[in-house]
Amino acid sequence: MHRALAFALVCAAACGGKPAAPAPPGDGDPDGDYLSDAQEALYGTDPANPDTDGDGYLDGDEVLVGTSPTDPKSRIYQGGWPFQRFKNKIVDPGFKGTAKVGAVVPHFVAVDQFGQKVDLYDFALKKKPVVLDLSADWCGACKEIAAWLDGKPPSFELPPELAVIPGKVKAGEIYWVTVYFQNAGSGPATAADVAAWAAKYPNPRVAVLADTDQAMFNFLFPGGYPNINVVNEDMTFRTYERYDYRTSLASVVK
Ligand SMILES: [Ca+2]
Ligand SMILES: [Ca+2]
Ligand SMILES: [Ca+2]
Repeated sequence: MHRALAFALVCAAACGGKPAAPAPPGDGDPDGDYLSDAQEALYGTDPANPDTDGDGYLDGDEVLVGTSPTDPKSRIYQGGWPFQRFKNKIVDPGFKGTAKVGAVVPHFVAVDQFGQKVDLYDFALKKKPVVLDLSADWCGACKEIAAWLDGKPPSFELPPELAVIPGKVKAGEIYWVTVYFQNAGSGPATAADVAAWAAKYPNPRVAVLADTDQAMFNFLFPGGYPNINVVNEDMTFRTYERYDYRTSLASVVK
């Protein structure tokens, strides 16, 4: 070994002295949270932890939306729903189109059980299917689905292979969005209605969205209940079933 190199190695191990100064923060984003190390220094976030406050949202996403990346109580969605910074990649076909397999689901923004506006496209591009179920206060079958998701044995006819679905929703492997379109007075759904529904069927994984102007209801044009459709991560319909909810459910366990 070269003498100078040997000395340097020995010295590094034994000479003590000051450790090398850390590299100044730069443009890199080693933790992949969409903040450079320099920005992490600015916001007081951990450059080696993509979710500094552990609230489930990336530091960079929180900065983008305006919530605090260092306060776990300050969250993009109180319900913990996913957030998708690239949702603009989904091209909104509007509500004038026709629901069918392969078509993109319209851009739907609606208030949830926490009183927050939720963007359905935030559930996009997460490599997970999104189940959309249409529910109303007068719909007994919808209530049974909600209770089943919450762990109650199903009181309706269900093929045994679908029994894993509530567990997969609970584990976050399948997203589930309940679109609530009509309240007990057969009027349009309000924020109070979806809060009441969620209180009756509490499920931390299910976003209950108020279809206030019934735009999604009219678009989906249900023929029977439960009415369940499934969209892929790119927001195209995987299934479109006006009557046969079991085919839709089966599509998420295949
Ligand atoms: Ca970073
Ligand atoms: Ca966070
Ligand atoms: Ca936060």
